[in-house]
Amino acid sequence: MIDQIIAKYQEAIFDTDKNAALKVVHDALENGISPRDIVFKVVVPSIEYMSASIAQDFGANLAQHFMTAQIASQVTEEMIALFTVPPTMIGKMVIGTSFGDFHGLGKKIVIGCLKAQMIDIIDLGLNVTAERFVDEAIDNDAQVIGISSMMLHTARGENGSVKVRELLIGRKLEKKIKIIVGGAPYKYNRDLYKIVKADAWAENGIAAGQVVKNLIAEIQS
Ligand code: B12
Repeated sequence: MIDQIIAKYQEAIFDTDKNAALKVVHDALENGISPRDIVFKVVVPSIEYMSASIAQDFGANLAQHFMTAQIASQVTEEMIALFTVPPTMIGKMVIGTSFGDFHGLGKKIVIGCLKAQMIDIIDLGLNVTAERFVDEAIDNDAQVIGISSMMLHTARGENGSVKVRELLIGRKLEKKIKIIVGGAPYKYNRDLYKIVKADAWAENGIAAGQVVKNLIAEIQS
């Protein structure tokens, strides 16, 4: 039965048909599938499938990827409210685009993917200053700061990750708050994250889940 649900759900997200995807999920609930199974057996594997499809270029496109993440985020939030045992959130992250950068699509996809992987996310929006990244991380007890940059100059710029690192050092928070970066420039230079003094980077939203979990585990160890 779960295989049929997965197939129908994936068909709906390939068609970017949010209502159809939600109907599949609601029908599954009515047929006794648990909210937890919907998140972990249907939603998360479907995001992985969509990401793999894009990487292998066999038909999925950006709109589909975006819708997958949006639907995943909505379904996950709805299902979490129905969990009988409250879900253990793995940790908390603030995320935004770097100062001067108004490309928000990649960030939105990452948020959808991370929420589906039980990471509590606070979206700081676009054009976020280094000071705000750090202040919001402190105020929200976040262990991770996520910085999305789609342009080389905003990734490398003095108001981006480099400054966030400076502020963390200045406030002696380096061991408590980690920095993860992502966005197009990091795909072309895989060492760029080191140059901008981040702790890690990830190529896409799915990969980001594991990297964020590793960073949180590092802080807790
Ligand atoms: C759409 C777009 C726009 C839209 C943005 C709309 C919006 N609401 O987001 C608009 C039209 C506004 C725009 C404006 C501009 N743009 Co533009 N834009 C693009 C375009 C076509 C796509 C970017 C995008 O959304 N990608 C889709 C996402 C999904 O990308 P993705 O990389 O796959 O995302 C994944 C990963 O990167 C990763 N990820 C992303 N963020 C994060 C964060 C973390 C923490 C992690 C772990 C992972 C992660 O996960 C994502 C999901 O899996 C690119 C070209 C391209 N093909 O990339 C140019 C591009 C980025 N833009 C560019 C430029 C120059 C501009 C402008 C300066 C143009 C101008 N002269 O006005 C302005 C700048 C505006 C500003 N200050 O930000 C250049 C940048 C060049 C450079 N060397 O840096 C590009 C590369 C185009 C080009 N080839 O010249 N742009």
